[in-house]
Amino acid sequence: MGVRGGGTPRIVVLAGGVGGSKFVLGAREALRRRGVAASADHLTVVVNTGDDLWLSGVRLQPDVDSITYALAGVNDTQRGWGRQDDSERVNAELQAWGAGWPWFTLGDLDLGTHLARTGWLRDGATPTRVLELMAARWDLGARLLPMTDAEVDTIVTVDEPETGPRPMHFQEWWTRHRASLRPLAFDNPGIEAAAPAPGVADAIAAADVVLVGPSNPVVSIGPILAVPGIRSALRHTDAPVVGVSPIIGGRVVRGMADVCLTAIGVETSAVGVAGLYGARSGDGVLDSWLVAQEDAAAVNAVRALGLDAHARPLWMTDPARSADIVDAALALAGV
Ligand code: FO1
Repeated sequence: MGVRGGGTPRIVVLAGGVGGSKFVLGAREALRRRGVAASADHLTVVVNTGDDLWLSGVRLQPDVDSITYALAGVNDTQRGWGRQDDSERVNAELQAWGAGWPWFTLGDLDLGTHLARTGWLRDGATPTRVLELMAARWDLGARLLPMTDAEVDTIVTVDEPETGPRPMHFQEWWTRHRASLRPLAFDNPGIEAAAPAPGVADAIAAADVVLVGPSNPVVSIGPILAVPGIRSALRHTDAPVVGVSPIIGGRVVRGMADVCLTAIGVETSAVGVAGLYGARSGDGVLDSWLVAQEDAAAVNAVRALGLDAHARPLWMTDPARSADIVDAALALAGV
């Protein structure tokens, strides 16, 4: 363990949207605390693209945008998605046309992002290149990589007593139905044939530490781990892999991850999620697992899974608190 060649660690974070962005802000802050000026050279974020969708002719990448906007300081912190101080004139016009989804709001500034992205994609750029172009607008202090360049949107099969099992896009299930329809399965069609985006496997291999952020284990971290090659990159890297529990006090901090966990037969607890990811000493991906102080009683059960486990404060109330969590994870990794 330790930093190869000494100096500043190269950190790779696997992340989803809201929780992922708060955690990534903490990782950047932790590097700044160490006096690192060019944090983009040391912080790579592998972002979930399983939430992506096509709507009204534009490509949306909610998790990519949440992290980009948060690092740029232009995110709407109240809603947790979209741009701060956005307006909704175009959205009102789309609704008047009966276009798009009536329950799904596209802010005007946010639409600028989707239009730019869609134009570049239509011109032949890969999602990796598009994210590079988008990230260049701001000094983000991190290198952002989509998990894959393939389109692998999440489809939820819901149980509807009247019609029987029915597939729907994850975003419809999440935003329209607020996860109230019982999910039977989450699938990312085509993911078996997907490859990690360029740079993802190399970043994991060259990392001094890999952090699995406190994002939704099923629909954020799950799709990243399901991209063929990423799980094996995690299992083979020399870097310690440290996960941060998204559960505090036996409950999910935000979102409806508990519904997702229940659907795949995993208990909503720090132990349940640790078991889902598994230990590298077995057939899983983690070496260490940070659980919330409120879940300290779970530490022994996590250790019994073959993981190094410690209880720490895990509330990400501001970047400084998130940086404390990242510092704790780096300490566990010995970097
Ligand atoms: N979430 C909502 O609950 N309602 C919305 O109208 C909505 C619009 C939206 C537009 C762009 C975008 O990037 C995200 C948006 N989200 C919205 C958030 C998003 O659906 C989910 O919270 C995440 O995908 C889950 O991580």
